[in-house]
Amino acid sequence: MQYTLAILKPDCVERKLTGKIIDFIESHDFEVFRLRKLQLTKKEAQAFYSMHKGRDFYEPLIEFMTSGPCLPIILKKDNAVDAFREVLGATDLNKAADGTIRKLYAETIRRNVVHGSDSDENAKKEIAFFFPTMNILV
Ligand code: FUP
Repeated sequence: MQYTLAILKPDCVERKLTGKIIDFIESHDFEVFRLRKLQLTKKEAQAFYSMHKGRDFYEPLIEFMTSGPCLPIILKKDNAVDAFREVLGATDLNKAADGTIRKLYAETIRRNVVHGSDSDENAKKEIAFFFPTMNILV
């Protein structure tokens, strides 16, 4: 079993898509292992996306991610990291495969509904970021 981190982003919450997305995730055999609802502070969003600092999309991304509540979720499944990236689809909805979350629901490259960790190493870091007491499990 492997764990990955998903975030139902502020657009997902604002558009009342959280139920549909969790249903989609569970129907693809992921276990919703832990879930929170919170609003990121600017400092937290900057830390979470620090790898993108300096990119042209960084400031609007921080603004968007702090614009309302989001739902970080630990997902559990065999090969969870790659399996979730597959159902999530490409960052840019125009490049996302048919049937993926982003193809079905994203509005723009920024308002792309859901985040998913892109490697096991990042999944561990991102899980620790949102669920500091979970370290023992990953
Ligand atoms: P992903 O791993 O698919 O979430 O994508 P990245 O880590 O590359 O980017 C993080 C977030 O930055 C994306 F979800 C949306 C935003 N972004 C843009 O707004 N424009 C871009 O050109 C690339 C990313």
